[in-house]
Amino acid sequence: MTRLVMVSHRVIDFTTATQAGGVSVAIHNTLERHNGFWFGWNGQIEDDNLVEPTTTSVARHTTVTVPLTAAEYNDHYLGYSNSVLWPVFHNRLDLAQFEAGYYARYVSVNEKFADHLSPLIEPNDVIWIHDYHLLPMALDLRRRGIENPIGFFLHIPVGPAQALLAIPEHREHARALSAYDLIGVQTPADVRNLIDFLQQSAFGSILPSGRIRVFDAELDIGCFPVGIEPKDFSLPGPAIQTENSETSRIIGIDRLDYTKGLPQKFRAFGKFLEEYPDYRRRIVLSQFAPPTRESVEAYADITDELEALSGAINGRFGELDWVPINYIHRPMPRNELRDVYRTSRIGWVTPLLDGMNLVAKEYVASQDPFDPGVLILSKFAGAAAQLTDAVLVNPYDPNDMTQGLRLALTMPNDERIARHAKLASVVREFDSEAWGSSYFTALLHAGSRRLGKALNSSPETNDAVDRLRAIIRKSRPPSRFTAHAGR
Ligand code: ADQ
Repeated sequence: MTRLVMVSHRVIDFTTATQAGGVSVAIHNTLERHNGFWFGWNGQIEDDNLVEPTTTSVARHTTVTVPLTAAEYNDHYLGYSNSVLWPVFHNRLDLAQFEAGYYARYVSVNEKFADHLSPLIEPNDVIWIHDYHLLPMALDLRRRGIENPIGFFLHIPVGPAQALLAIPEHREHARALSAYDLIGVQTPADVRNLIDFLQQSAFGSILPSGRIRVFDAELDIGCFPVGIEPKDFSLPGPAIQTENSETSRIIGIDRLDYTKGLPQKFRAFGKFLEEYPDYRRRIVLSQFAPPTRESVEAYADITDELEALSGAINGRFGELDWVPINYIHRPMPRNELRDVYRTSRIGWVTPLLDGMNLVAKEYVASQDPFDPGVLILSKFAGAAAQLTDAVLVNPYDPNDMTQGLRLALTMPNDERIARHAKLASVVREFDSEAWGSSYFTALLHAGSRRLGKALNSSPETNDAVDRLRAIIRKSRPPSRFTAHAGR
């Protein structure tokens, strides 16, 4: 039987976790439908580097995890992954820190993962590696004799080739990517940027078949927009009334990260209160933003900036009985997300660049279809390529941000209903099942091509691919590189 082996930097136990990021939510949802296991870091720091992996049964799948040492956590995770690759792929070269020693540790942690994982691989397994922490994993597994199909999915955006070429080890990354059978990204723009990078970094070329040749390998590159589990967010019945129905809540749910456009959001909110005094006391911005990666300098800077901005806006406009910005440093518990989305008049999502952004889709799925709230979405989130009926804004433009807010606050009910119906249908069609199944099937096909033999795929996954292809045909002009769904 074919097993799906998911590999990501961090493994989350959803039976106990109260908080989870976008990547782990997507992996967990897919593993609920496929036989297989999830391999990665258990979140523990241990000095002993010889610890054997721990296997645990979680809900409907198994996890196999290893700890990291303090040096590995520092140089691989905080260092190369989050102070080099994360900023560069988000086109923030100004924040990248190319420190000596980071790359060597990045390579050695990938080798450590491959050492632990390769003995667990069986002949029929399909291996799916996630995200920028693990770019070299396929090469490391191949060096250990693994011939199985191996795919990679990048959850973050692919910045312009010129930014990626500034990474000193960019040729090593191009070589690492050439070891995969399939590379999946979120949007057609990411596909274009990635091909551009491979052409410039490693003389990659596009073959008449649509496959990409890099070094001496051929691989598939395609766009697979990640989705959510809409049923986890939808609720029958009308929206629950908030305690004070005179005040409309605008909700922001983010990790505290400089890519999420939070200072731009706070500044736009202050400008709005300045320009439209009638709205004072009538709206509240509730922004959840738990700090992450606090020991990275750029994250400390954004924390200070947001404290100062919210303090200044609250000090300037606040009253004894009204605080305009409710800035909360804790994560919102997952079991409360749906109700908070549903009782918020506006979902305000403003990243400067984002792979997809699942919060936008969760907000849409949580709304009462007969009295829905309005999604304001940055045009630089991957989700904007699909959620074109949101109020799309440019987070760099303060005027566009305040006008977007005004449009959302004054939108008549029939327009809210019409926009929401279109958004909800996209969220339902491109759900997490469509994402996982279409990628899995495309990977089987890509692997079959390399191995020269057919690999098994179930009727369910083929159905999901057909469904996805039909949606893509309807929603976009045909292009060789958009939504390559295998076969
Ligand atoms: P993230 O950068 O983690 O993911 P996102 O897509 O928004 O961003 O996913 C966030 C997830 O974490 C959502 O399920 C959300 O509910 C939850 N979350 C975020 N902030 C929270 C908070 N304050 N409290 C509680 N829960 C919170 C990466 C990429 C994204 C891509 C995903 C999935 O950066 O662009 O969409 O992977 O591919």
